[in-house]
Amino acid sequence: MKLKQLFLFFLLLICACTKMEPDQSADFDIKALASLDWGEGVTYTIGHKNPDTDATCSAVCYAYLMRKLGYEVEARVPGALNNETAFVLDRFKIDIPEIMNDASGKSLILTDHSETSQAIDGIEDAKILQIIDHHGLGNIVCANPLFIKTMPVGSTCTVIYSSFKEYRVEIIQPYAGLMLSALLSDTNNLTSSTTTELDWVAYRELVALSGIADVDSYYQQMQDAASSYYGMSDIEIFLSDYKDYEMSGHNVGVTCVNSRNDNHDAMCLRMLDVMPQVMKEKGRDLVFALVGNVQDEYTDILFYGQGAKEALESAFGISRDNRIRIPGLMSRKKDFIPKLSEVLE
Ligand SMILES: [Mn+2]
Repeated sequence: MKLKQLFLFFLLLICACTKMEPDQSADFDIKALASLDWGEGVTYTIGHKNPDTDATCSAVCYAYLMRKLGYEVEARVPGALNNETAFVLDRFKIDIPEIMNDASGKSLILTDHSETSQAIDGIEDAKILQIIDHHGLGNIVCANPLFIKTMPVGSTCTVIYSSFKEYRVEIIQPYAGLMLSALLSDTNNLTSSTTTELDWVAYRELVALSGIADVDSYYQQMQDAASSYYGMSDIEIFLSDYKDYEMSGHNVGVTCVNSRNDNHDAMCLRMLDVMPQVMKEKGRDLVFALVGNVQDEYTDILFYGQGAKEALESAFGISRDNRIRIPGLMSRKKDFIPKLSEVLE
């Protein structure tokens, strides 16, 4: 009996030890990447149009990760950067990627989007090798086999952080800073409802690696840059974080704008002023602006277009002075788009 117990004990010990072996499963992804048809020449990482901090930093950091794995990959941006993103790149001494206006004939890795309406022009004539994202799946179709990694987390840079860890590539300081900034930007300093456990894991390590001593004051500097809109016209402000959507036959345009106590009402009026122009230039039926006061943390939803008021009121309550006020800073992706598309159905 004693011998049998001893035998069972050792059997359990062996099982436990085998389980403690380092997890080799990540190598499957590395091998899958190697199986992609990379072709000749450079592959470009690129985020969505009207690039924000997550779209841009994800393209920059993922290009670096791919280069560390031995691939010829460079980051591009599909247009001028907003002030927050420019501030972040400057803070970590990373060059602003070159602008790409047309993707025809290029090999691409898309970050932070998978929706044709948000993608660079010429996307239908480009070869898409990978999609790395954290949104709902869009309508991009692709004939060749591709590598897709999307996760329900707070930022695309959180997804990319997990790839650095899985591929055992060291995260050096500037890229830690970029990924942290993107995470802070997309989740409003980890306070938005999109923030997950994995975002906190990434946050803790990236803070340590980035060398930022006081994250809250750094986030404040990012917000100051974001809401300064220094030197920008009203239409440039409106389009700086603007996205197109197709919802049950409606062409919808939604922008997010930051404000502070001293400019909130003025900013709302300025954005209302340019909505007719946006509707015309972008071919939209409905246009919305989420103006978020980053100091007092509330959002005014502005609307324009036939049926916009009715749709908005049935989703979010009664409007006053052409706006609906919601407590807290709204996430376009999680708090606004799903509710709006539900009522438009
Ligand atoms: Mn994002």
